[in-house]
Formats: sequence, C-alpha cells, structure tokens
Amino acid sequence: MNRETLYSIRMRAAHHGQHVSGAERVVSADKIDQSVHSLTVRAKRKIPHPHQIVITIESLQELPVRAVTALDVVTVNASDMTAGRSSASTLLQGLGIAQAAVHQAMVCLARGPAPSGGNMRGAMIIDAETGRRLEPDQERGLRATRFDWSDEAYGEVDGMLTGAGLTHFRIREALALATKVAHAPHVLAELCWSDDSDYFAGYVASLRTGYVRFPVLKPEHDSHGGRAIFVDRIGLDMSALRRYLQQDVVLISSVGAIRRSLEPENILESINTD
Ligand code: WAQ
Ligand code: MG
Repeated sequence: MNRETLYSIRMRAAHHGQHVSGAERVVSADKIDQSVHSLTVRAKRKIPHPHQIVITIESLQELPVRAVTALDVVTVNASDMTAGRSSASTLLQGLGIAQAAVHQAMVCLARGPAPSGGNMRGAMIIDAETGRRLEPDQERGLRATRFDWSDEAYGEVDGMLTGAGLTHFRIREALALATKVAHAPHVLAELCWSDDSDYFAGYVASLRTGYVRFPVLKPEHDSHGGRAIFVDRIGLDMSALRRYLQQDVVLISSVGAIRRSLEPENILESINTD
C-alpha cells in the first residue's frame, strides 16, 4: 500500500554547548515549511538566546508507521510540590519501582541530571530495581524522536484538552511523548517535570496508569528538570530500546479519555490492575 511520505523534523538549540530547547515532529511534505518556521520561532524565544539551532529533516518513506492510541489523562489534586512528589513516588512504587530508584530519579531531576550539573537533552534510563542509570551517554541522555499526533487525532485531542482547561501546548507534546515512551519494550513508567523555570507541572506515565498529571512537581523559578524512564532490566535489550525510542515511527492516531481528577490519597486507584 502506498502512503503519503512522512518527514521527521527535529530541532535542538544550544547556548554555549548547553541544551536549551528541543522538539520533534512527524509531518507530511506540505507541512515541512510551516513546522520548521514554528520550531525556529520557538527556539529563538528561549532565554538565553541559543547560539546554535539545528534543524534536521529526514524522510521516513521506507519505514513502517506504528499507530497507537494516546494514554488517558488524569490530574491529581496535589496542590504543592511536597504533596505532588510524595504522591508521584507512591504511584511509581505501586508500579513496581523501588523506592530507592524513585528517590534517585527525583534527586537527579531536581539538580539537573547531567553529570556536569545541567539539564540533559534526552532522558535518563533508570533500572527500576536498583536505581542505576543505564543510558549510554549520561551527559546527553536518550531522546525520543519520530512521534507525533496524526492530523485527525491532533484536532481531537486539542479540543478535548482545551475543554478540560488543559490548554498549554506542552501538555499535548508531553502526552504524545509519554504515549510513545509508555509503549516501549521493558518500560515500566516515566517521570517528568519541565526544565522551564515558569512551568511547574509534571507527570508519571505508563500503560497501566495513563498520563497522570501533578500540577506542581518543582519549586518556583527553578530551571532544573528532565525525564526518567524506569525499565525492568530483566531481559532488557538496550539497543532495542534505543532503536524504538529514536528510530521507530509512532503516530498517535486516536485519543484516550480524560478521567475525573484524583485526590492524592487515592493515587493508587489510577493503576489498572487487569
Ligand atoms: N526525549 C527524551 N527526553 C526529552 C525529550 C525527548 N524527546 N524532550 C525533552 N526531554 C527531557 C530533557 O531532559 C528536557 O530537559 C526535559 O525532558 C524537560 O523537557 O501535563 O515541558 O520540554 O502539564 O521542558 C510536563 C507536564 C511538561 C505537562 C514537560 O518538558 C502537563 C516539559 P520540557
Ligand atoms: Mg523545556
């Protein structure tokens, strides 16, 4: 069967070699120019202004496309950072991640997970049992690419999220990324909070819980953040995980549900036990 050729567009921007912004898209040929434009506008708005903006455009013509459904979305009514982190930690432990591994991930995200002290361009990969970091390059991390909403699903999710008061573009992007990551082999869960000093929300995501949002996971004016992907090390093939995250093409072709918000003490109810 013939399908329209899709293109992967990646943007990364750096200031004196330090990562400041990145984004990825999968689009049809007629949307390339518009996407590149919006990505450069976004990079140039960053403070500090990047010295370098790299845009990569690749044809995905030969590659199979996997269609998946977006994770369901639920918000936890935890109003401050302490309650948010504690509830996120309970949830991650409910998914089988050792307390020490959760702690280790949170410490890293809070101080900037790169060994040099800053944020990483990609994610940490953390052994859910021991907390050990497994990503091959700890300065850079593993970056998930080649995922996006299909045009139809994008229109639908945008309407749904807006209807639920979730209007920030970061939510649509993070939900897409979390959906790709959750479908990865051997991934138990992901923990994320933004590195932007004016954005405090974060999430725990997994196939069993969906995308569980916490309105505050970090202090104000803090520009440290990142992503931790917890894996079950037994049988893990790191190169297969890497290939899936970086090379396999995932289009989110249908939306999930927006569920009723949860109180922090009921956080474990978000875990599907089927
Ligand atoms: N693959 C792996 N890691 C990534 C990627 C990627 N494609 N993109 C970003 N990261 C890592 C990187 O270390 C960044 O420093 C960090 O994540 C944070 O990225 O529901 O905005 O773009 O309200 O700042 C989550 C909550 C927002 C949204 C996340 O992340 C909501 C966010 P940012
Ligand atoms: Mg950011």
